[in-house]
Amino acid sequence: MKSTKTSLLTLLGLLLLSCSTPQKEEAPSLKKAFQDKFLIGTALNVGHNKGTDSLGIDIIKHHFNAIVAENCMKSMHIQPVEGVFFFDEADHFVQFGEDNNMHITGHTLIWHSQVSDWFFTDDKGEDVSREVMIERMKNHIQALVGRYKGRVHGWDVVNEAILDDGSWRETKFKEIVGDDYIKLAFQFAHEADPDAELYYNDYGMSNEGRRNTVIKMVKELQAEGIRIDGIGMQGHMRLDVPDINEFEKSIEAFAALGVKVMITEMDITVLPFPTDETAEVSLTAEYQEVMNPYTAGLPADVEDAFNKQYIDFFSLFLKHSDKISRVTLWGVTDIDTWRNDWPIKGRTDYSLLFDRNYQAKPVVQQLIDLTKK
Ligand code: 9MR
Repeated sequence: MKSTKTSLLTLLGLLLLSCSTPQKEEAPSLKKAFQDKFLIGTALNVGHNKGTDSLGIDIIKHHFNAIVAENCMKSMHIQPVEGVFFFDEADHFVQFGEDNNMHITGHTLIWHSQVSDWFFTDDKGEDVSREVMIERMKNHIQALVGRYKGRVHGWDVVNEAILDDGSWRETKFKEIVGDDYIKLAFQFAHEADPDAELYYNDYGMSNEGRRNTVIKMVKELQAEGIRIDGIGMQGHMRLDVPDINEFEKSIEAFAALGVKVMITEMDITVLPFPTDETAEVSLTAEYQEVMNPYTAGLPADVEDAFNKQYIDFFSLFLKHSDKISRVTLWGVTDIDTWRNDWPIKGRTDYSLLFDRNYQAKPVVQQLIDLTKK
């Protein structure tokens, strides 16, 4: 009897204690702060997809509600040889998104880069005919979109088909198939999963030339009854690029087409830049120490400029949150950023929202605070 009394008292004591101790507040989260505005996404790399980067995964689960495959769905990775598919990593990526109830974007079906030569040539190394090329495009798109039908919510169908001046990029797809390769890609993707959203994705979208050609392309697709749901504005930025007013003009012009606008690949490099190009992957430059100035840390004035650029652009996105459906960062921590190796290999960049120790940078809280204004 005595022991029952004691344990009842102990229980009561514990209950009282738990009521009087303030509950630990959950750490602030980007996805919660922006939940009424737009999705907040990030790109997943192999360490995330295969589960080896557990600290990175914790950040993703806490802060993001949308994911995109940084590399594992690119044609060179997923179909390096005709008919030979490596779906393993992409399967993990999609499963992760489903397990965590996230918006899943497949990236990317037709891109001139990271595509194996087999796509365009026959066994003698000669270019294939238009018919063969169309068949290969169709098979590739059907294989990917078909495999993840009903699971991947949207696809970057065509990536980077337009140049800064608004001219069409001279790719092998365009050369062999002709100008209608874009339309065919969207058609094949729609046939493979009629419920999936379909996007056009490109960098340097604040350039007037590219903006006008994107508009023309979308209008033509719409006039022909081809499904296109959204435009991805990549958002690879520098401290002083792009011009925010021009960027805003593009958001407004794209939204006026009646499609979703998405900021798809956001990062801000703080490093000196050898040219004016924003994200032309083929660009490379020699390593020089002077081009890698922040190996020991970021000076306060550069960090301020970095924060300001994120805040200015997120303020713009909030202003247009009725038009913008998603803002996706191109990676999680500064260890991951492709900027460390492009356009100069082996540098130390600081382009993302989480640092090399998996800590949220001060700007994360500042972005969260913007939503309370
Ligand atoms: O971040 C990606 C990097 O890891 C790859 O090496 C590179 C080439 O496949 O692609 C990077 O991602 C690109 C994206 O797929 C399309 N827009 C430009 C991105 C940066 O180059």
